[in-house]
Amino acid sequence: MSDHDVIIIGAGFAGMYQLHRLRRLGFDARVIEAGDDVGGTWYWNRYPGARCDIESVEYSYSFDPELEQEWDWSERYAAQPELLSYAQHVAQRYDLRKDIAFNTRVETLTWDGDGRQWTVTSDDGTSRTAQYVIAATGCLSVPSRPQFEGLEDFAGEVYWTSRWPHEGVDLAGKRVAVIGTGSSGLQTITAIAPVVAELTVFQRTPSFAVPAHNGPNDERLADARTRYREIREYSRMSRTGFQCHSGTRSLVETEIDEVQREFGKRWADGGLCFSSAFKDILKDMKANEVAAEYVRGRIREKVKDPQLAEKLSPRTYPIASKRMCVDTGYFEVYNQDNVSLVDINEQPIHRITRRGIVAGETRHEFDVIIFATGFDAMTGALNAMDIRSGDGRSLREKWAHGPRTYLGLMSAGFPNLFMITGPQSPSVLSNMMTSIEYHVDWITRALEYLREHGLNRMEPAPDAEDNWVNTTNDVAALTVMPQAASWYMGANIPGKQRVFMPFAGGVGTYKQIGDGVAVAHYHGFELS
Ligand code: NA7
Repeated sequence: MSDHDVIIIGAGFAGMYQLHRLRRLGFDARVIEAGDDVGGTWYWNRYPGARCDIESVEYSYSFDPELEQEWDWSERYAAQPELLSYAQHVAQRYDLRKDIAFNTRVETLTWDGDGRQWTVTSDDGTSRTAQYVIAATGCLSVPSRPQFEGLEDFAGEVYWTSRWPHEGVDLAGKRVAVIGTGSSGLQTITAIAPVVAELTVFQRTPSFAVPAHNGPNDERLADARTRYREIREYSRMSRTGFQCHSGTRSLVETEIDEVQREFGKRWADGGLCFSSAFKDILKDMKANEVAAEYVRGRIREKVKDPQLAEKLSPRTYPIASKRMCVDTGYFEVYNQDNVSLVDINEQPIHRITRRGIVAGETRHEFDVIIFATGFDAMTGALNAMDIRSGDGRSLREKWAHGPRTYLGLMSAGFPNLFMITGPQSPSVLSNMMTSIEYHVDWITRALEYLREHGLNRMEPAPDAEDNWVNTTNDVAALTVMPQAASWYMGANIPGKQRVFMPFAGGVGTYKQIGDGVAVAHYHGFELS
């Protein structure tokens, strides 16, 4: 007899909803969470300016119409404090905390084939058993901490955007360095530039960013409240998991004036829908380059110094092959006298010293260094645990040459272990909320099915998994995405196998496949 029917790892948006769904169906579920409260991504990433890049009415739960109606989103794009409050409100409203063990990090998962259960051990020395384990561990939850020689000698303050302190950081009047210009870097830089004395940005690769046009949300929220069902249905069947019209025209076959008009319209609307303007932007390098050049032109308009504008303009990878950023005045920051850019391709960081950073020939002095260097994406949190199948084989070993899953939900040889938004599902290429809810609903339905049919073991058939891995690779190969050294490819982590990890076929297509598998009595899975 197991301690629990189900152990869920993580109390972010995925783990919270999974707990709620299972409890309502009478499963005994327990969540184990490393932080001291709910919220996951929005619990840890508290850096200045942290904000969602999906609109708040879409980056929200859809499972309860009452919750949709009662929660006020104050801005078009919610900032981290509001998202964390929302998570806390949900925990309170559905009384979730009573079944969550906080301040506890899972270390090992061991499958006992005879007992048909998982043994889960944690850093507090406890060991719990469960018939099923669901990893709700997030796609961007394990910080990447690149080695910089001399960092331990630095006498000033050091912060990581992904592990920002809960309080006590005051950057006013200080000389600050930011290393990294992805989404977290851009948001931090934009937020702190007005308050710090000097800001020096160390850039390895510039980002494509589209404007958010953030602002008060009253009208959008009022509109959404009258048609939330319609919005959700659209999002679930869309490519991106949010309301975005994916263009059906080919850019290369469209008159250039019309192309510019369409881009202009999407630029004025703001947000990530920009790169969906034409169907070939992600597939044809000629089309992609036209879109990329449009964005570079906009950067040139915003940044007064042409040389600086050029440095801030991405040229080494196709647009949208790395996650695009959604900015709120990022490029304009470089027109301020107190902000400067160091291109570390020209002036490499040699070392960090007691007083600052030596890059190229220059010794920069700082009071604070902020690292916005990203995450070990998609597989990082799963591989951080020692997960062992019955024959002692570890998931880490199995995935040494890249993740292998069926539908991004399970991996062969590791029965009764589910992943929410695992590798080879749309996850990071979509509105995470849509993808999270789909996976939670799918897993919940599978567990109900097993219970109803007197079954207690489920895992992918090896050939179904092989086919899905091939499908994921084939779909990615139809796009320009694998051409970038991105975290989608694992390229930001030294030694990590380079393989395109998310499923690039779109949320709606993925849902049709997943629904079809479930309806066909979990075709491709072995149930016993
Ligand atoms: P990202 O997007 O992975 O950005 C990390 C940034 O840090 C990126 O500019 C990296 O350059 C840079 N980086 C990483 N390692 C180094 C070293 N060693 N030296 C210099 N610069 C480095 O992470 P974020 O946290 O910004 O965003 C993650 C996601 O969260 C984002 O996509 C949204 O979905 C929300 P690189 O590009 O690798 O050359």
